[in-house]
Amino acid sequence: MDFSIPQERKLVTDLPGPRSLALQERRERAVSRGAGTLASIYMERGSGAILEDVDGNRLIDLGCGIGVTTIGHANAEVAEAAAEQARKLTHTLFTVTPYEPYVRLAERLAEITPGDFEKRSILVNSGAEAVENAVKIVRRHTGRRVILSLDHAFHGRTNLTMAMTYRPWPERAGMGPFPGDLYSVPVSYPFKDGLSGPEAAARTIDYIRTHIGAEEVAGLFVEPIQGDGGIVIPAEGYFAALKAFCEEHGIVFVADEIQAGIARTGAWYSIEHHGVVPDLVTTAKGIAGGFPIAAVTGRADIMDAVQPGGVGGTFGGNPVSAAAALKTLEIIERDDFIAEAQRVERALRARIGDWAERYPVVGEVRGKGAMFGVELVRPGTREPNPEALTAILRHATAHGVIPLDAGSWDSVLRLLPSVVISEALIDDAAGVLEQALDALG
Ligand code: PLZ
Repeated sequence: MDFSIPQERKLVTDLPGPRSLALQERRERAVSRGAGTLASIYMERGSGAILEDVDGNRLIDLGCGIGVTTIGHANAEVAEAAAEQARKLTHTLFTVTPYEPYVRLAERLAEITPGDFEKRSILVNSGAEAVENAVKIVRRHTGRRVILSLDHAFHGRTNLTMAMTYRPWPERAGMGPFPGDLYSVPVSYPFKDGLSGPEAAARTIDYIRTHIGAEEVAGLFVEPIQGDGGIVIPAEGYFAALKAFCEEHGIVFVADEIQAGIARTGAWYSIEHHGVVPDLVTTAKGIAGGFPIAAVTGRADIMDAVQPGGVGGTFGGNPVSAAAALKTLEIIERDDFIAEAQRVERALRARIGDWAERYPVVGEVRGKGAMFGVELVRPGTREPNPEALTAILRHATAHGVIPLDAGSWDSVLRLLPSVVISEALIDDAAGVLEQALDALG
């Protein structure tokens, strides 16, 4: 792959540099503080796994804008496909007069989504909008109202999806009232609960039976690997048992693959690691190399339960974003980015897999593909250590490495690099993170 920016970290000013500081001053006068930022370093361009800021510093991106630029920043082929579409047709509104890229993307999604049954899709603008539409669809299909999500879930920031999102602070605080008929049920979090998959599933099912009632439930929404929740990977057998329970009680099983899907974890969808075929899947983020588009895909009978006109939206499945998504999916397949994500997993394991033995503040390193979490603890315990995360993020961003935070206790260092990241960049970035870990003692 050709990169327009050399794939190396290079600092030419302090971080943030003078131009970033000037932009930060302007920003504070123009942008609401509610849109808080992890690092006030303003980016000018990107290529592969490198971001270049307005002062000419080159930073290693370990976040991909929260799991979006999986195929690398500003991919030239995707840019060209989008530009070509933009010159041809930018908008009609699919539900007024349709166009091919929407149909083609729905066809492609049917091919890559698990399950050999007939499938249908709808296209929307954002992850939250996909989840919100999936809620409408499963309610329409089942005629039931209750929606379940898992503890530590993140499903979005609209009023409905915020209410399905676990963490009260800062996402939800003071922003109610929230809709009803939504329940959060216990997840399998092996590092915290020590339960096997079947044991954790029995706990979840018992909770549903004793608090809610299985026959009331329209849909169960799960992230097969939780992202914002702290790269929580439920134990083997957990989702298989929940899926069987859903089938027994007519509950639609929805895999929210918005963060973990589309090659990121070394499979098209992260639910594949759990050997479960979901009824519906939500996709967004990594599907279009940075363009905004999202989808709900799944069983034809469920998706078609909605009356014509029952779902829609002005920009949903925008032709330019759809063209970018089609090119992104083509590149992922052609260049075998699923194998590349597996390569990143091996490289990360080899480089940082022993941190729990080497650093007292590291409780566990876990991950799949290019999706890793480092659980930070108070030495000698499993208690969360948010101060350690703050210190690591401060050190990393000041030294040209951009990782992410995660976890209900703000104590998981989250790594979502591009699948094109080189071993050399992983080594360099890990070295910077290790300086911070060394300083923590
Ligand atoms: N479902 C699993 O990860 C978005 C949010 C960033 P949108 N996660 C990152 C932020 O601070 O808001 C996400 C997700 C899962 C749904 C969503 C929501 O997707 O495209 O951000 O609406």
